[in-house]
Amino acid sequence: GPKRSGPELLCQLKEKVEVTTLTPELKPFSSLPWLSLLPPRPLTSDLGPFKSCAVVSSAGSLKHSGLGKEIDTHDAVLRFNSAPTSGYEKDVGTKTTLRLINSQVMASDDHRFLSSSLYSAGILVAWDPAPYSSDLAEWYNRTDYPIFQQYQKYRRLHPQQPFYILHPRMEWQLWDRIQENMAEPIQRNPPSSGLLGTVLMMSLCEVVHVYEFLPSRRKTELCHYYQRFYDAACTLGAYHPLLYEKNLVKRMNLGPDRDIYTHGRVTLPGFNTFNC
Ligand code: NCC
Repeated sequence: GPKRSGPELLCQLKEKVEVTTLTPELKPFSSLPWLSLLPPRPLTSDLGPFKSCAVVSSAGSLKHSGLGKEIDTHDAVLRFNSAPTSGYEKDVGTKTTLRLINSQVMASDDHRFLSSSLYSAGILVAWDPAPYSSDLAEWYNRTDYPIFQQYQKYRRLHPQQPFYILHPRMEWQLWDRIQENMAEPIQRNPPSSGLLGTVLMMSLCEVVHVYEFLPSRRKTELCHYYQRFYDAACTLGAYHPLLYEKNLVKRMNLGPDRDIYTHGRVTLPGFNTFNC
């Protein structure tokens, strides 16, 4: 029911959300001419485990946070979409181990995904809002944005950079966990990159610190720390069930509430550190 405790929520995520990426033997990829562009093994077998990890949301409240040094002390750092470090090091750090990008970023001209050096640091992981409970073949033929075309182009231009695609099953398994823990019906849109990335890091790390996903005292209508654009929907959500995602993360937080207020920091345990 909606009043599940933090430990119960953590166990549900651990047991009912499969964190995995596409591999060449999965249908329909196994019969496609570009199958060899996909990494042979899933991300979770190639990477980690890490001791400590940081998830850096793109929220405007990171601006003037001075959290850069603290973020860089982690063994691995995850960033999102086109969030830069250059010029913002004091607030967001310099290290990028992983970058989770949505298919809109890959496809839109504004983000210059194929040519900008912003995407060249670390390991890339892409995702696309797949239809609810569809199989891979169905999704392949009607992705939200042309994720596979862009993936192939990027891989050919940057063959040395590791680049994974999230299995879309994860989006909806995670969405199901959000819905079953809320009393009211929520919109059937996939979780934000922020929550997807947080769960991804919980499968790779012993401890995960998430920054400014739950806003600190610096809470602002500034959408991103790197853009002069104001919209409260960035923090509360419009398309993504962001408010509900934040409610769940708040309930799972192992750190003191004070950390949220001062640092925008939530502490979550890695899936391998607890039994259910
Ligand atoms: O804004 P976005 O997200 O790239 O932010 C990454 C993650 O940080 C958290 N966040 C961000 C801003 C804020 N004020 N508060 C936050 O908590 C969220 O968890 C968010 O997921 C996305 O999830 O992929 C998203 O992408 C943007 C956009 O596509 C990219 O930034 C590229 O421009 C979406 N914006 C629009 O479509 C207009 C956003 O809805 C979700």
